[in-house]
Amino acid sequence: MSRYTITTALPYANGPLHIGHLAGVYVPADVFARFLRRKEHDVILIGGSDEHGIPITIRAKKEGVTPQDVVDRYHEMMKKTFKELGISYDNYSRTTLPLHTQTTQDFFLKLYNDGKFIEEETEQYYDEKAGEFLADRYIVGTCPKCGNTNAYGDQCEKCGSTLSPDELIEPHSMLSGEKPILKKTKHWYLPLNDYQDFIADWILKGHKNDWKPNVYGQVKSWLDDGLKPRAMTRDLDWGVPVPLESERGKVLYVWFDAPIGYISSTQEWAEKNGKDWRPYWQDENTKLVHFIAKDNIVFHCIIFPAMLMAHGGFILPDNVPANEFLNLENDKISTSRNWAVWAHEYLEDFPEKQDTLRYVLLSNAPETKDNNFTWRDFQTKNNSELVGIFGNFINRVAVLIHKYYGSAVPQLSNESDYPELKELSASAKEISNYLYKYEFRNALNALMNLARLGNQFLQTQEPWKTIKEQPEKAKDALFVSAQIAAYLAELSEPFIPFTSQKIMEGLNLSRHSWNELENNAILLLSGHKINQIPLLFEKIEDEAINRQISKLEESKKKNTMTDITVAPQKETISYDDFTKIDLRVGTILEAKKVEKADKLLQFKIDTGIDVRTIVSGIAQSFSPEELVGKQVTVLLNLAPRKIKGIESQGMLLLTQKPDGKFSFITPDNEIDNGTEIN
Ligand code: B3M
Ligand code: ZN
Repeated sequence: MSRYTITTALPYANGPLHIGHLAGVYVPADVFARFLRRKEHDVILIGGSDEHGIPITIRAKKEGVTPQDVVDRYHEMMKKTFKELGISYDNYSRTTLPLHTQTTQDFFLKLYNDGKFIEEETEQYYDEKAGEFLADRYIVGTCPKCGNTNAYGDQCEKCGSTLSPDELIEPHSMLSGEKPILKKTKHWYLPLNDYQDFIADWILKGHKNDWKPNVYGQVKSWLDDGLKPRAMTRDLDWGVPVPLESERGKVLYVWFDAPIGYISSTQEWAEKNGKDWRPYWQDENTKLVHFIAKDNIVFHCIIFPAMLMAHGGFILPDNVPANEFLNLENDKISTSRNWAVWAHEYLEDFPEKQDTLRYVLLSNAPETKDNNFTWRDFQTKNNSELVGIFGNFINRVAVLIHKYYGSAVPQLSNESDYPELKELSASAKEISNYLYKYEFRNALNALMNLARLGNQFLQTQEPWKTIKEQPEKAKDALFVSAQIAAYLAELSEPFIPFTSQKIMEGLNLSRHSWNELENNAILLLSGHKINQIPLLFEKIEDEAINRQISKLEESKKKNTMTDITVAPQKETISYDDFTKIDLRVGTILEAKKVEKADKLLQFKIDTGIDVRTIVSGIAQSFSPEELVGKQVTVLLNLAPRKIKGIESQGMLLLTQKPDGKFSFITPDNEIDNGTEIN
């Protein structure tokens, strides 16, 4: 029997978990781990919080706290949420753990001393005022694609474009507001290109048939583009320090340290349990499986394997069954737009309904394409499937055994008369086959088909009728139904563990291994006494669902009113700094489009001092004609800049709404041109 090391993507500890995380990664991983345990594999389920990385320092700056404060808060919150949802980690660690620092630095030094890195000096963006190098995310400017003035140096969150800092119009540092300069700095690159052939052979040939098409396809396109050296160090102060005396102020790239977090979490587990971690990472008989979402594929299929190969002595992933994304009410889940069902809020609003969420997210899992969660569908699946099919069958069997047979499973007259009994071990085998192929939706459906079979069987046998005239037939009906109920209790454990446990206790049954279930059929012998079984699922009423839907509508309303990405306050300036800025009222005398620039308008502005040309990226919000005669706020003493060959002498002040539309800052009533604004 193979040993399994199952890892789950380490969520950034910069916010709570939402249903997208759970559907994409954590619930499927837990189903797989629970199943393997029942198949009596040696298996560990490993996770932890990813506590480095830019998202955390941005959140800390926004809140005026330290990154450690942020990760301490969300690490605990996520750990608690996972526990409450039955994600059965053998260990859930964190990457600010000293053990992780040590393991990561040792890993880096092994590659460094073996000469696996390319040392290179390059130019990076630097904020002279703050005295810090800037990660791309720390550079803000106007998106060249959509005009969003809050675009980041790596991405525009409004139009989704991937950017680089030199594409931004008027890039400035999020720290000081100053324009960043380019400054030389040294970094250590992992030459991914050296592993191109091996990875192509290992994945494109070796895993052509057992890795999911979406994963295989993404790896292939990265390989087709040709792998390039990638920097594994950064000029940041939050992260695992580069363990080289000469290199103070540099840290390891978060995507170098985070996957090593799987190893350090395993080491922590081994220390806690008196085990040796090495077999789980260095023994060819171990299958390493990474559960992730699709945006992490390149890190788990190319970069981390390259690191492991560079180090030597480690196994490579046997599979990376990445899921696609889960949308919410047909819109992308977004933390910044608060468009999410937060796991901890779900648990508050629907206490004791962890299994309903697990069930719905598994049945809607975005296994091969993005999928959608709606509250109406959540209600339907709970009421018609969990209550109407699964819970209803278990409840009927228990009630009838208590009512007619004094809580004891009745005697069976003739086993061969009941083909349903053969279905039981067949179901166990069917679910097993699906789960080994990471087909969780199919596996869950096979479980539900067993519950449907139970209901059909009861419906055709009608023991409540035959009990008088054909008591033997009634006994048989309840004997067979009791076996079906026992199998549902056993086979449902990976999917809905809380419910499974309730039925096991109600049937007074102890767990069997999955292999026994695949070869057996009778779990409850005649005369076996059962206990009371509580109501397993309750109907969810419209009122509870309407509350959730209006909560989302609230979010949507708030989003259209406020800027989606509220940039953090810039660095404090002195009054003297402010007095240097010269803002005036002006009037637009002329306005026209700029040739071959679909976003630019060129203006002639009467500033009260002179008439000057100003260019502005607002052509998609206004027609030139409608602006002539409009009074505007002008930043006069901004150094002139060439935009598309036109010298722009100043700047018009505008705000930009989340939908990208611009609006002017205009005096409430007619004011002389040149009037100063203070
Ligand atoms: N924290 C990115 C993410 O949350 C990153 C995963 C690390 S897995 C080693 O999507
Ligand atoms: Zn954009």
